[in-house]
Amino acid sequence: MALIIDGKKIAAQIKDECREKVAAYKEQGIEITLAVVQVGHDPASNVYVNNKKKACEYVGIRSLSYELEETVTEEELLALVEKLNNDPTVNGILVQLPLPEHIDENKVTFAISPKKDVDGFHPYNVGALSIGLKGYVSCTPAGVIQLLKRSGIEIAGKNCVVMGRSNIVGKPVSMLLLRENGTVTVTHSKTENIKEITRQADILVVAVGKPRFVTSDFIKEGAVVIDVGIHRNADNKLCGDVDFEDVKDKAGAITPVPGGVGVMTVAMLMSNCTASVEINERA
Ligand code: L34
Repeated sequence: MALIIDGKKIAAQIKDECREKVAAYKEQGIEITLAVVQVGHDPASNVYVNNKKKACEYVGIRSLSYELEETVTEEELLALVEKLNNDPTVNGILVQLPLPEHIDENKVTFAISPKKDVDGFHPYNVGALSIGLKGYVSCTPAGVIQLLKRSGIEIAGKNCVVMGRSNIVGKPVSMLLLRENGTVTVTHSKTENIKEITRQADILVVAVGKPRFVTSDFIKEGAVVIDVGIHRNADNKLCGDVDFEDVKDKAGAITPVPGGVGVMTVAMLMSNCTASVEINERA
């Protein structure tokens, strides 16, 4: 039976560290504010945004809630982002994705000032990550690295395989693993003989967006398996991209869903908001 990597415990550590830093800032008269923008009432987004607001409260970050109707125009949303960009009391801006179809997500993401982009989605921050400059690193990928590091799993020199090449997970996770001196391979929907590649992985990060896609025949005995997927079935039960029951005895370590990467996304948002005080100062 594999080590079950306890995302909740690691997320709690990170939130506690943030809470201490935020308290120290408060003593210097510095208050941190996160603007949380949600459009519509997607049930999954409701849960995620709520978890973020609760975490803010715990850590001591002020959160401003903007709940916009599904019918809001792109122009109105962009105007709100611009207002928040120009508000010196706002340190971080989060526009929860997905947005409704009539709104161009890229346009909105790119409108957020890179200095307030606590999601790390702006091309400036994505570029900074790829050339090793300081900046905001997006929360889910940063959470994957923290899960590994805080579980004592060595990345340097290891064969790391990332399944999936999305802009918000696959690509940034692979950049981060490379920064940690892993030997990184990225697989995707056009990859041939995929299992031959994934079976080489010492560390397998799965972000394919398909429920229980990865079974034990994808992995090497003893591999570390990080499951980024999250899916809800008709009875509201959650599962990941990995068939946990099938993989858990073969893996050396594995993250559960829920209680794995998802909770780390929220913790790393708190970490980015805490770091925003310094990043906001930077030219
Ligand atoms: N702008 N949009 C923006 N930033 C993000 O970082 C996100 N993401 C993804 C979706 N859209 C976004 C999130 O917040 C995914 N995501 C997210 C956040 C929290 C959780 C999962 C995904 C989470 O709290 N997961 C819990 C269970 C939640 C449940 O009951 O559904 C877990 O234990 O995995």
